[in-house]
Amino acid sequence: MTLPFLDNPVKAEQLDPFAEDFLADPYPGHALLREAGPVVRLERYGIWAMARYQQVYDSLRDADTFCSSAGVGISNFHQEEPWRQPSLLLEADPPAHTGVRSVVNRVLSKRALEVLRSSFERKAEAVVESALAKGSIDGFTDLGRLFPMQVFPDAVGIKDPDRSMLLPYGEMAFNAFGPQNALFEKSMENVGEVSAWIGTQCLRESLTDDGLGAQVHAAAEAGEITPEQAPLLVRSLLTAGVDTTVHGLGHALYNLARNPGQWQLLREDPTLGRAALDEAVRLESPVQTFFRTTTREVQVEGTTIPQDQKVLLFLAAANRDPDRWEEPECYDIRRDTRGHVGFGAGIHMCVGQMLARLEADVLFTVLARKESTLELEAEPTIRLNNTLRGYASIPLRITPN
Ligand code: OVM
Repeated sequence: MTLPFLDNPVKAEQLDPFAEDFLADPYPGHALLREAGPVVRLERYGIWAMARYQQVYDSLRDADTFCSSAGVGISNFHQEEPWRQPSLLLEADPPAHTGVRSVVNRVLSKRALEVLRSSFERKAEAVVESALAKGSIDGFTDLGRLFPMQVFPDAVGIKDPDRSMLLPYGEMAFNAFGPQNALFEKSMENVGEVSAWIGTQCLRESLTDDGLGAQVHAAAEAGEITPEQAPLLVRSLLTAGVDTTVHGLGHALYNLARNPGQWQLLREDPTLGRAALDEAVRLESPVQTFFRTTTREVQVEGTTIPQDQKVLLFLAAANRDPDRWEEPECYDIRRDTRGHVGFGAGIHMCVGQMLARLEADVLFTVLARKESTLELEAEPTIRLNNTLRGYASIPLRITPN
């Protein structure tokens, strides 16, 4: 975002948080929004916005007032046709949400995921060894993207060896939470083909017998959910589980590389791998924003928001709110990150966070044990998306000591 000239200040109310210059550097805009007040009306879109930690956190935890069933993007499902059948998890409210969520909670619980650790470790070893052999690497393509792409589809149980449509599908879904701008249109170019491939992968017969997808289908066989719900819940795994972890791991790698002291801390104590991800998720918020929709007229710190209004929650701005965090811009893997909203909060809080943390734990433990230095060779380049913050490339140098 272009910084305001003194004689022509940009008003928070006039910001376009989905404009490419805003997305390329959202932080000045976030500061402006936080300073403008607890609630800001964004005139361009006729929506409301919250960027301070307290209001973002409180709204996420008040699903009765700030609901998800009208969509968690800018589109109001009460007025517009969604681009795909709504998610049974993300775009649902209690009571419909509750039962399906508890099934997915169980499938993605920390305990249940431990069985994946040894195969993740083998793949991390191979990925890290080939990065070390190269020396000069792209931290995005060679590590941050490669590792989740090697472990996640197999963990779900996708049998199709061609996984090339997983990332484009996530790109679509996350762009689709924003307005129908050029970023959205571009990512939607192959929506038919990509959605059809995803739809097929969600069916029981497309999945292995021992993966997370089969466990979702087993819940249908046990009568906990209906047979129609199972493939849609597998779709949730495929939508939410790829781009998010790819960018989260990328942010952690970038921040470790540009903060040698933090890389040193991780090398001295490889159990800090999870913390390296959590602090990266707080600092960089791979999912920058989500919307809620008001179910009634509500007062927020003196501002009246009418019923059925879209409210944009700036998770990323809340995660750097100086009223909540000490040195919010500083990457510190020893920080107490509890309460960050990078994974959301309340009933919709990221159900896959234990899988993301397992991926981080394994990858960073293997990396940290290699006795290597990790350095930034050049600044990363951003990949723009209406909702995601992540990279197209992170030039790194990884050298054995
Ligand atoms: C879903 C889902 C859940 C979380 C995030 C997300 C695209 C999607 O259930 O499809 O982002």
